[in-house]
Amino acid sequence: MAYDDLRSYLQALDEEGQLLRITEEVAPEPDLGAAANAVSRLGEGAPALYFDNVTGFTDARIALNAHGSWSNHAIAMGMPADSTTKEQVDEFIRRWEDFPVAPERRENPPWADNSLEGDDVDLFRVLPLFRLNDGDGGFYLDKAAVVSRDPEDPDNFDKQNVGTYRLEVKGRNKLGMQPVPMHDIALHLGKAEQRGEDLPVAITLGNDPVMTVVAGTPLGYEQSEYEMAGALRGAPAPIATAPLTGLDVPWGSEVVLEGVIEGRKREIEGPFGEFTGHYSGGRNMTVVRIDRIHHRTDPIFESLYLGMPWTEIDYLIGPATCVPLYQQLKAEFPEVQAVNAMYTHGLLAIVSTKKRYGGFAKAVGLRTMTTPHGLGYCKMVIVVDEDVDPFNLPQVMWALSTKVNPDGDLVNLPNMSVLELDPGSQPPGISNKLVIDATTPVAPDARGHYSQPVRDLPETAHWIGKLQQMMRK
Ligand SMILES: [Mn+2]
Repeated sequence: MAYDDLRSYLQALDEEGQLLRITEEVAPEPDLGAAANAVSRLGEGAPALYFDNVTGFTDARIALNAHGSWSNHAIAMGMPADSTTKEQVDEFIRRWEDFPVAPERRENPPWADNSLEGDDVDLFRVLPLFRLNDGDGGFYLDKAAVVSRDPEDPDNFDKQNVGTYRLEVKGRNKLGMQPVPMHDIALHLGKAEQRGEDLPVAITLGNDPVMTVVAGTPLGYEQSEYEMAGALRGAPAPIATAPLTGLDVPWGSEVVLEGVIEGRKREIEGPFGEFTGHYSGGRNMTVVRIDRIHHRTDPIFESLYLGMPWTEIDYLIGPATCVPLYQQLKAEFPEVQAVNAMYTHGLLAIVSTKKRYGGFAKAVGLRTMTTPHGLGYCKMVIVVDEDVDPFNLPQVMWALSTKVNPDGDLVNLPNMSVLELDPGSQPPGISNKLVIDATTPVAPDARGHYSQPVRDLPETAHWIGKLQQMMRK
């Protein structure tokens, strides 16, 4: 089933025993960040957290870890809570094939019930803000979906973008925003600034769980996130028109902020504890001016903890990173079997492929690095044979340990693009990249002596079934 808003998803989590309500009074700092940090250490079935008794806030409602386990990710996708990781990735791939599904425009969005403008625009009065990690430079909105249009083609629905970018609260109507240059919003902003204009944006908070997944999925520039949300939900995405900017926003958002990225203006933003497990320092970033706030009555504030993996963000963007890479590679190389890019947002990716001829696996590794996501991530690509499951790490380690001869299997590419947040890049944003060819050489590549692999016995499949049945008794 498809959820039209965050509330119905939280209710579903509750019914599945995947929502923990913390009713005792807690401090906004450090309790909220520490609890969300802690729940990410509880393993693959961890629940979401819901707080409504926070010192200093009269009526805060805060949801954390909503996507932060394989159980929650499955429920978000409308799948049984005990679906395996592989089942979830396979189902994601299957639904992706339904793209595009046109959205459904609805009237009377619930966030239109309360609107603030002029001097009433005050983020601190609407959002129960708190810091996540003790070195963060300020309050962050880290689970928002930001909508913008191409200033040179504003009527093109497909070029309208919905993406998640970190936002630092800098004043009652002011945010700092980090648009990574590889992402679509940076293209929009670049065009606006060349025209000497501000870039209108709508920042939507507290969205249905699939919208949040899609906002973190690296689609092509002209692929509509709303049309992908429809495919992944299995139902048209409900959207509504934001009154000030005219942007298309999710119908069910808890909070919608309308304003502009101010053209040609930069200020220090950061530091912030990132998905890399390291703080980013302070950097010159864009400035957003908020001109209008809309919110549901009794809005729920949603945030996510991130830090040393695994945390909520790794579940949220895991399949959402693997599947576009798989689909983009598969379109050109049908030999590609599977992609696991779940480690640190795909800074390391594992690709399994058949080989057409010697050297082919290296070409697949290089192509991975030039996909839209690969340009900013995919610093290391491990390529394995078609009979190695990239999601089975012991098998991947077997391939690395036996199929790799460093003399001939490493392709080290100097001074490639990577996102600045990669703590190893030098200067920030520039790094060598490495393809590790952990496949079996095929002709004319005749290195090594791999002619006698040990395969599972033909009767093993029969015995697996037999033993499983005996163990159940
Ligand atoms: Mn886009």
